[in-house]
Amino acid sequence: MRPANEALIVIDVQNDFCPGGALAVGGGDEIVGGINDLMADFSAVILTQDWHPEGHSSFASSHDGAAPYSVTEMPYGPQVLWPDHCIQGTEGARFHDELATDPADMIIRKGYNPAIDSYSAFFENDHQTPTGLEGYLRSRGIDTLTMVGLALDFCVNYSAVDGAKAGFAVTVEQELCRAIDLDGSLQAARDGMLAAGVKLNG
Ligand code: VGL
Ligand code: ZN
Repeated sequence: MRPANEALIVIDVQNDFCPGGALAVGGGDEIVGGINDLMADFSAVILTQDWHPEGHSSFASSHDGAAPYSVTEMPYGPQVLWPDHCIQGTEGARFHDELATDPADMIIRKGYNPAIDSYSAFFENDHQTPTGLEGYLRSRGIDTLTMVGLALDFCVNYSAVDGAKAGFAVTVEQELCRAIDLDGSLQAARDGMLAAGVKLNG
């Protein structure tokens, strides 16, 4: 068992990011069993859940003529436009059926603000609006994080970098992640995580 200052953060293991889903990540379902096993080592387990309202500004369908996976400029910077995914209350937004959710102490939802996407578990994509996770972890005396889930180059990446910047010791278990890999995004994510002091295992 890991000590009480450590938490496992499981990012967005939801149907829409698994094969057959609206924004399927290749092999996204292959990591579920290993994540369940890893939960047993941690006294603190936190799940994140991408949770968008219909017509969210990160959806290509909300921008006239925009193709999915194109990039647009938002007030807070460049934003990839995604297929509609993880809409609140839908099957696609539910956790993968085999993901163990009982061990979770907390489930943090993100991306519910219609105007701002939120890849990171800590901040929305404006890098300013907090989700509350940092305060939750600190008030429990947690300073060391292991991150797994989907997608390695987007939500895991942003969460790991923000966690490291906030002063947490962050390790990403890459074998328990899968990536979207859009235009070199995986390599850029790895470089960015290493530069931020994130430890990449696997
Ligand atoms: C994610 C794209 C859009 C992720 C979420 O979980 O990595 N990617 N929304
Ligand atoms: Zn999303």
